[in-house]
Amino acid sequence: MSEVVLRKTIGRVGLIQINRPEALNALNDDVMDGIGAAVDTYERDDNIGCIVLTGNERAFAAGADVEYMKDFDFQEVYKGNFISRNWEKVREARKPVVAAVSGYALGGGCELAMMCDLIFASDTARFGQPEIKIGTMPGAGGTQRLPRLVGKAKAMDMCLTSRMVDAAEAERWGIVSRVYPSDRLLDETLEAAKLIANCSLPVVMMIKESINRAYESSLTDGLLFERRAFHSTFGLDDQKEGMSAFLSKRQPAFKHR
Ligand code: CO8
Repeated sequence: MSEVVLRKTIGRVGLIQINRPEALNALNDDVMDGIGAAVDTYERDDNIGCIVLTGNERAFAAGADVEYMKDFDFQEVYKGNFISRNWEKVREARKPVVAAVSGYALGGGCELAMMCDLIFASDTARFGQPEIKIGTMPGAGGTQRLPRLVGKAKAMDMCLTSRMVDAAEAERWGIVSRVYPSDRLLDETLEAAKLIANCSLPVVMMIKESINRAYESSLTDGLLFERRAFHSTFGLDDQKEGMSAFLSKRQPAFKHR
């Protein structure tokens, strides 16, 4: 049996690829355990500064695996804590995770992409929350992250009518930050990830943490959090190196401390 999640290290970037092409990368426990293990490995590795999560040309992931879920009953999903146990490792990562999305990102696939810090899409990408059509609903953040990204009206439209959004709309609506032709998507994503990974890792992590506060705190609390994080960068060797390098007109050599 082929591995359902592939990993590759490219310089300071850790790549994770979902690999169930026969099922449009539908997500099950094996896939999510594989993604979780890869995220854990990259999180522990001081030589990794950014993570990229991708699928294949036809699908990032067409949702949770319907075949796998169809006979679950309430007891099983509630007591077994379905999804909560291992499906949100990406959200818990402290290093940035960039999703490179081609083709379908539906249901849990769309939710998985939205757990990432950035989404780059190819012009073939399609985002949607079609769970309603199969008698269930988004369960991994679709009803919570979508309204924050696109507003109530569009979130309602996507979740209640199963409307699929193409890459151009997704960019206009703020779901994705960049769109590329599909043959350039991975290279461009890796290039951006490399840029991030070569910056000071503690600074990168503080920026990610601060932006995420914007969703979870009042403006006053968020601004205070940001200010304290900013102050703490002055305790880093990398701040001294970054500012000296700028003034000496040379490239900084960050040591990630
Ligand atoms: N689960 C299992 N198998 C799937 C899934 C899926 N979600 N999506 C596609 N497949 C399989 C098909 O069954 C088919 O298999 P086979 O060749 O053996 O018949 C193969 O992939 C190719 O698919 P299609 O033949 O259907 O390809 P089409 O190009 O005709 O259609 C679509 C592509 C439109 C993407 C279509 O496959 C589709 O509608 N898929 C289902 C989409 C869906 O409903 N997704 C939501 C699932 S529910 C969910 O995600 C709940 C989220 C809970 C939280 C998750 C946390 C991360």
